[in-house]
Amino acid sequence: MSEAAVKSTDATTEDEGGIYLDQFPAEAKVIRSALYSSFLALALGGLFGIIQTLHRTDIYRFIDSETYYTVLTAHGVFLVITFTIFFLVGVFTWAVTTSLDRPVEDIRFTWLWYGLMSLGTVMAGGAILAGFTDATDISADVLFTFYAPMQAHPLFYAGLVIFVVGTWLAGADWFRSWWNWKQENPGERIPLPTFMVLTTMIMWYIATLGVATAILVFLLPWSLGLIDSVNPTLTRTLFWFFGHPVVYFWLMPAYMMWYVLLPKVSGGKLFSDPLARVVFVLFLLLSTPVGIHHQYLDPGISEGFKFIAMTNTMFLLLPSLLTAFTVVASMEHGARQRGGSGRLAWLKALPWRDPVFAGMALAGIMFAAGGFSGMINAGMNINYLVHNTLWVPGHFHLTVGTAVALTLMAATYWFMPQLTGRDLWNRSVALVQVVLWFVGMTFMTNAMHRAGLLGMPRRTAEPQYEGFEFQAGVGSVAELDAQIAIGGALLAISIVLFLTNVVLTAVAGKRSDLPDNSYADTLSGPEDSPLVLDNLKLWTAIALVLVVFAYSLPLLSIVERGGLFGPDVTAFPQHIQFVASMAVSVVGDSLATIDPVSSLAQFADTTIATLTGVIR
Ligand code: HEM
Ligand SMILES: [Cu+2]
Repeated sequence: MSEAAVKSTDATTEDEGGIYLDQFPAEAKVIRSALYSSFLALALGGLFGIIQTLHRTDIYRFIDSETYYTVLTAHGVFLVITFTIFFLVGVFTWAVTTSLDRPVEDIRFTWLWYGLMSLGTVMAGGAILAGFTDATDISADVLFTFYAPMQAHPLFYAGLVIFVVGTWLAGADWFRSWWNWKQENPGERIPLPTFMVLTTMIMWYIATLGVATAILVFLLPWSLGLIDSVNPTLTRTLFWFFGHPVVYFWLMPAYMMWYVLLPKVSGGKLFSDPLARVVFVLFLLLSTPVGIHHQYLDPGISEGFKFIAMTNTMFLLLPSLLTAFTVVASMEHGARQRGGSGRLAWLKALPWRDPVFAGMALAGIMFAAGGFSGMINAGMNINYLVHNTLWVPGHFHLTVGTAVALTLMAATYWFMPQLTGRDLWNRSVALVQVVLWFVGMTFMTNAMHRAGLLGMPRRTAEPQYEGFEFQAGVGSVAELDAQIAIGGALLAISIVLFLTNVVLTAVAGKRSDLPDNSYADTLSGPEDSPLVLDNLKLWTAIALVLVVFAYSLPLLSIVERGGLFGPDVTAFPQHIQFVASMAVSVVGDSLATIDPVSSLAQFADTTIATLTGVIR
């Protein structure tokens, strides 16, 4: 054990029950750094968010439309990779150390993974931002989904790999803590927060295998020029193998806060510890085998596999509904402890003026709405209607953009005092901030969903299509644009208020009596849950088997059709081959004597020339 770790052990035993900073000073420092990194990403992401909102609604434009993709890539990557995941590693470190009541095994190792994650971010983020200047030829305008055939500078892919390796080591850190704790506490149940961290990380290890393969075997060598081509369907499928579970990676810290903090700030206890464990196990098992539901419109994957992905997706509703039930029941318990009564009147007894509570509760409400639009996305047939329209950003600004982001901001109001030893700079500003986020997102996402239903595309600087009118059944397109812009502006203000509060708390917060670092008790504790729930090996094995079932056949058929490294140049799109073979059968011998490849190209040229002639 390192010197720093020994020091923090002493701190724990001396003042049990203090704030986190007193219990684990060394860890508090890493967590603070992780949260500040996260907030920096939020600041940048938010800035790009408002720029692109005003641009695409044509309200205020100061960038070239060609730059839009750079802005959008920066917005997506900084928010859904950097902001969320840096926060997660901070909160998970808090959860493991607090619930196992032990410091990390070696604080140098903890700084190492934080350092790797930061280095990865600087590389990938730098590659994206370099796209704003012509001074270098570095750019990475590939969006956060970085699909081939769009190609980024190798720095971007290498940065992502280093970032992910950092998260792997973070997981190793937490597993190591748990393992050592287990040796010293044989037969004890894994404390709930640690259980949540471990199951989430097992899911993450499995999921990142897909993206690591996509990058290391295909995209990075391709962008380095080591291989000529990739199979886009294959890399897309590997991306979504990771791309669906990553949404749970964003959600899990929020879920954790809803389970372990929200009941406490409501004044009550968590309704059921066993149910919370079941939920996390279900996410581990069910979140990976469903990624193909993002590919309903991809050619090259048969309908049957898509259908199986759809049915599996519907099972995922179960843990989310269980969460909704458990969390609301816990809040109700809290409200009744505070004197609330009646069927619904207890809602009034909740501490709505506490920004920690209000933020999380509002986030939960938005998540319910996001769940509904998610069910629509999941349906194979209605997905066709909304696919690649503004509906989709509407959906995920409710889920990751609010359920996750707003919960993390609300939790920050609890964490900042714990980590700095200073009281929040201003509680009223915090309350206004969370409400503004809720209102802003209501405007923006409602209008985005509606615009999507009119067919308005996502990911474009110019959705207005000169000379083309979208038909609005209710309202008008101008009204939708205005709502999106107003919503976006409120969000931007909300971010400014949030950051102001964080900075001023850190530098000017009063040092006062702060609540002890602790989390919610349970009404029904771990002793009520079957032992098998803690059997992580079993759940990992089942999760892997499900992955093999869900992915082996689709992947095989994709590789069989398109080749591991993609179709080579002779494999033209099918229709050209078809036209060529028709031509051969009509013109016959005269072409047959010529070499087939050049004749095919020649024929394609003449056909295209004739066709364009006809159209003109
Ligand atoms: C100031 C707050 C925000 C504003 C004004 C904003 C606005 C927008 C808009 C208008 C789009 C659609 C752009 C297009 O498709 O052309 C978008 C996309 C997106 N937003 Fe936000 N957003 C904000 C906050 C967030 C947050 C907090 C997150 C996640 C934590 C987020 C994640 C994303 C993602 C992943 C995309 C899609 C990027 C892509 O298609 O590659 N946004 N945002
Ligand atoms: Cu998904």
